[in-house]
Amino acid sequence: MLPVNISADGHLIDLVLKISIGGGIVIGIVSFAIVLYMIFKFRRSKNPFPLQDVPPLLKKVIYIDFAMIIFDLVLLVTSSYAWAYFYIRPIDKIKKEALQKGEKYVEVNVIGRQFFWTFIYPGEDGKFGTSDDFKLANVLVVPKNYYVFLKMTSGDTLHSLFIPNVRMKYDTIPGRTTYVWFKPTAEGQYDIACAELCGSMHYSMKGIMIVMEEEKYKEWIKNPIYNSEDIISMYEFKR
Ligand SMILES: [Cu+2]
Repeated sequence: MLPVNISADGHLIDLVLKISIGGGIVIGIVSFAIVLYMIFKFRRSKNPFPLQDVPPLLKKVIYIDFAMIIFDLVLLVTSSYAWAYFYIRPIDKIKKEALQKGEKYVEVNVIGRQFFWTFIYPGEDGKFGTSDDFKLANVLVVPKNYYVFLKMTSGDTLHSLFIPNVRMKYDTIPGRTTYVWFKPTAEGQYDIACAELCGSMHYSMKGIMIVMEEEKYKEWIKNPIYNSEDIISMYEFKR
């Protein structure tokens, strides 16, 4: 089972997963069933001599090939669309569109390091490089129903920021900036993991994303609490 989807656009990723896993299972079962049937039907004890012609039944197997081609095409189109939708469209364009639709957004900078995540906030003024900027270790706090734009990089080696509940996973790369975005639609606390083997303590590179109601978030960003347990107990989030 997939983790609960709390991203406004996460259903697109789920669709790709369902098509690839579901279609793969169906095609796999059918193909194996045909192979087993052939092994049984054309067993040596019943067919001591090689067949001179392809039996009519075998000719029908070509339909499986057509089914696979169609399945591959559907998968290619949906996954390319999802990839383009989330990762190829320029982030500035997505921001612009969000503003035009009357949506609000927050920006957070992310640095992956052995073996923790740093989330850098622009503070109450929403601008980076000012005196109210602050950092959180392994805690990402975001407001509900806001677009969240993450600008990411790595301080050492490859890492990958993975937040399963918003269907988002993307590498952080040393010397390069990567961008991701999502729109969380449910309050609560959600797991963050590193999804790229990055060293001996890779398994411990975890964090928590806390999604708050807008009012709580505004209150929090004025006087940020840095520790996830304190934030959780203060605002009482359920899992
Ligand atoms: Cu890592």
